Amino acid sequence: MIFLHHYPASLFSEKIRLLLGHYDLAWQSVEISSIMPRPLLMPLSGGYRRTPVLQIGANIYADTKVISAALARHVGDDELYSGGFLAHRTADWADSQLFRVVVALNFRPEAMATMMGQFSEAEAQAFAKDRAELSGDQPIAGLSPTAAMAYLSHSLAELETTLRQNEPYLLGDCVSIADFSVYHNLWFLNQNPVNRPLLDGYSALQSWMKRMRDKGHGAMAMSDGQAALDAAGVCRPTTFDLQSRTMSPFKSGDLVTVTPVDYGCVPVEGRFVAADHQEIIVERDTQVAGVVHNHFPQAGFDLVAV
Ligand SMILES: N[C@@H](CCC(=O)N[C@@H](CS)C(=O)NCC(=O)O)C(=O)O
Repeated sequence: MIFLHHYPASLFSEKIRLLLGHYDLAWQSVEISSIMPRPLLMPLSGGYRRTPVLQIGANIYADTKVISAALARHVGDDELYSGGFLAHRTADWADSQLFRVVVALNFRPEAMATMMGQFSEAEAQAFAKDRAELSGDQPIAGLSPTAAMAYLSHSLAELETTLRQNEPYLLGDCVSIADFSVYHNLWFLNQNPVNRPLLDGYSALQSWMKRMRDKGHGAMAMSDGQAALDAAGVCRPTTFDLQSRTMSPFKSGDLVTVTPVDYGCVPVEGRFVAADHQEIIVERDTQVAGVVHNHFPQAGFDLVAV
């Protein structure tokens, strides 16, 4: 059974919700708080605190890079990465650089003001405190709204030209991970009424956004954190093609930590299971859900001995 631990406003979650729609999958939605603590998720994630987290039985996937690959593997799709290097690099660019641009724009004062009505003063302060902890007091965007605006219009013009040449998708006939990664950032911008007009006038881009949006979110059923723990508790982790996963100085059972290198740098401790050039798997014993396997991407994570 597939569980997605997420919250509606999370843009990286939108990438995965849309992928679930693209694959027409049935899934259980576990809505988590947009800030810590998340007491029912932490036993499964091992402390990993970014959103979203995907769970397939007792296999727990952190970061949309490995989540997307897990879903493609789950349905046996090899087209998601058919663009090879171009698809991967475009997705990485969108998930890092374009992400910083849209965060800088959606969190500038005039854009924030339109959203703040939803929050009480206390909620706004708790959110700011949580995000300061997430980023180690460094601004996640790291660029001014003016610089972000310039970067955005440059990027939108490039995307528009590319889509006019390559339609229906960024790399041509096949929808790829590049489309999903670019889309969720522009979806986030489009959610903010102050920033929405920035996307006006790009007709090929607008048609492509509609094409992506129309994939929907699949067959989503509401669930909760306890049901997700129970589901993990009655499964054993599935293992994957371990023989090919030899690219690591660690051997099975070594005690290791896996930590994101950029933000939300909370180490997850477990026993090394396997790693290849894309993925790291560690095993953990939990009191509430038995043994789980936690999957992380290789790129952007630090794997070290305890
Ligand atoms: N590289 C990560 C980035 C995930 C990310 O930054 N998610 C945001 C929400 S869209 C987040 O974790 N915010 C803090 C939180 O939810 O605790 C991925 O691809 O999953």
